[in-house]
Amino acid sequence: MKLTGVELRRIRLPLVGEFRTSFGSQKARDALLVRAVSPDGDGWGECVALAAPVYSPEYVDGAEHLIRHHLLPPLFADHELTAEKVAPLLSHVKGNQMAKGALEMALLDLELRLRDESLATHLGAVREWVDCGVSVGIMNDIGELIDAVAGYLDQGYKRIKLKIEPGWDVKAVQAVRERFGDILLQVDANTAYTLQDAAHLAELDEFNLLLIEQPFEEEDVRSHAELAKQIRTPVCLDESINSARAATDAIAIGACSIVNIKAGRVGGYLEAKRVHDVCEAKGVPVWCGGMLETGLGRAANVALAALPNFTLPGDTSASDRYFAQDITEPFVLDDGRLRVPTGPGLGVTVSQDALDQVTTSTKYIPAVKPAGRK
Ligand code: NPG
Repeated sequence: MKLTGVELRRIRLPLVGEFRTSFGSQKARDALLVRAVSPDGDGWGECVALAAPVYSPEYVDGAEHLIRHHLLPPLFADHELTAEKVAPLLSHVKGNQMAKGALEMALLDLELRLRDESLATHLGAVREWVDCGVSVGIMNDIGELIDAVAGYLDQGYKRIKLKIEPGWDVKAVQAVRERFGDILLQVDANTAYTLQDAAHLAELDEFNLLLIEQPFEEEDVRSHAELAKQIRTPVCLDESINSARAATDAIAIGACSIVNIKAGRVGGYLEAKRVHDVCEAKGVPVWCGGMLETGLGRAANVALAALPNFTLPGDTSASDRYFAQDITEPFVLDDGRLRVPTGPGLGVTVSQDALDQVTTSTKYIPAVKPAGRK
């Protein structure tokens, strides 16, 4: 396939509630969407980089610049482009998995639509519904936290993840465990601790958590292996795992016994499947992370979460947990689960109206520059 051009669309979707983590507070989702255009049809990708480089080194203005000036030229030059070729064609560009992943996603959507195949089928999905958890941000006080968790449990979420940071950890977990009993409960530290906090983190052991996610810096994989020897709560990695190779290495040194998979963090859904596969081969369960995606990214995440080794509920919550109005048809919780899309490609449709309402800028980059333009 030859691309005709790519549309880069920036959107700002207000969140229904502020989402506070150890790396800052989000009130809206500033996202970059990419639409790959070919003579036969188009496909959508979503870049999950945040507005600021606080979760990972990528950020959305940077991603847009990079896509435009470094990633699109080699893709435009390939007249037999496929989604599979995106990563190899871009391998000379270091890092920037989220920007690369967005382009691969758009190509996958385009290609699979033309082939009338769903992303779920393409990736090897084995289930029609996926179990859903919800990620609960840091709150002002325990009362607010209990109310938020109660609301989510009422809606049917099958697992609660609490964001933690120093000063908001053991007491928050204890309060939720005491109030709600034997629910599936886990915590996410987003790198907010150091190995010196090991004894403090061991205080979480008595609450029978499913896992503690990424307590230390992403480069500090070895300290996670040390921690895993000192606490009973299983250690799960997120930020540290930026490829299947990183997953293999982390597992080999005992740094994690569970892995959070986010396609954007590893460069796209094809590498995400490879992460799934290496974990499966080592008997390490995985679950699907979330980055406050629109219906596009959510559709792809739900397809990914339908693979066999996704045995824990993911951060694949319903659309109304995030947005009053999404840009696709909403994902609706049914008995704590979301249905895996079966239509071609991502299997969802962008509402042009809804999209236009939240668009802050649109740029169309043609593959061939119009004559006379530099
Ligand atoms: O449900 O999409 C969701 C949010 C889940 O907690 C969540 N995501 O650290 O995993 C994370 C966090 C995140 C959100 C990370 C936005 C980066 C951006």
